[in-house]
Amino acid sequence: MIPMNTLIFDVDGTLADTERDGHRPSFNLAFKEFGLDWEWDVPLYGELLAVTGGKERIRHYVARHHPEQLLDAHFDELVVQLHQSKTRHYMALLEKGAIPLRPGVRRLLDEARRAGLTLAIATTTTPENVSSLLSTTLGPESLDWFKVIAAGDIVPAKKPAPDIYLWALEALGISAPEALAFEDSENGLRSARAAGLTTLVTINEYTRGQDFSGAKAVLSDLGEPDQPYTLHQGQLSAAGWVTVDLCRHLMQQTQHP
Ligand code: XBP
Ligand code: MG
Repeated sequence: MIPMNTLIFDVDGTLADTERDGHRPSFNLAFKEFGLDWEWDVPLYGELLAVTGGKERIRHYVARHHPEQLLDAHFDELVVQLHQSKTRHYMALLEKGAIPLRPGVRRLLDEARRAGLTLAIATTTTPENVSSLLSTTLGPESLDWFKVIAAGDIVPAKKPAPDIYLWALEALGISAPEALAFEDSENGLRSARAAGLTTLVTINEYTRGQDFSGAKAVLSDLGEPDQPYTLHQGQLSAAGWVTVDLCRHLMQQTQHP
């Protein structure tokens, strides 16, 4: 048995609650900038999150709500431009420090580094978004903490396809049993599981009702000693905080059921 040596993190919803107050308003600012009266409110955005990837999400919305736009010869170009504008607005929001890390994230990253574990990222989001989030929350040096950052259009098929996790595993030079994945959504969980990864889910407002069968555990968040997680699913203590030892314990459960 090869022991676990790597933690692979999703970004949006997992490291930080970026969707409702980060990506969503940034899409809306981009629509406004282009003179479009499209407005993604909180419930609508929850529905649109079924499709991962910002450009893919815009296309999905247009197909449902403004299908006439699909006939425009410049539609593909518009999507790319809207998404570039959205990325600029999102990064400006991050620069303002608008989006903090979720409970326990910094603590677990620090502990994992002290324990000599490898850290990696596997996300659907645009690479610049990852760099901005990491440097505004953990400092610019934190980009070097991650051996591999797999992000965005690096693979054509986004989550729930396993491609981004398979790409990350290949770049890390490890096999799936050597890593534990952290996700917040059903699409993310399906992606990680299809790549063969044991997966811990921390839910958020948008994902709490989703189907997490196949997750090793489902928690409210990673928890802190003074702000323990709540257990939603799995064989773990009902409250606590996720440590490297707990991650190892989850992996052992997987290998010796
Ligand atoms: C994240 C996404 C992304 C972000 C927006 O999914 O679906 O689309 O919402 O990012 P996951 P971009 O957390 O499962 O990786 O606009 O940069 O695509
Ligand atoms: Mg996510």
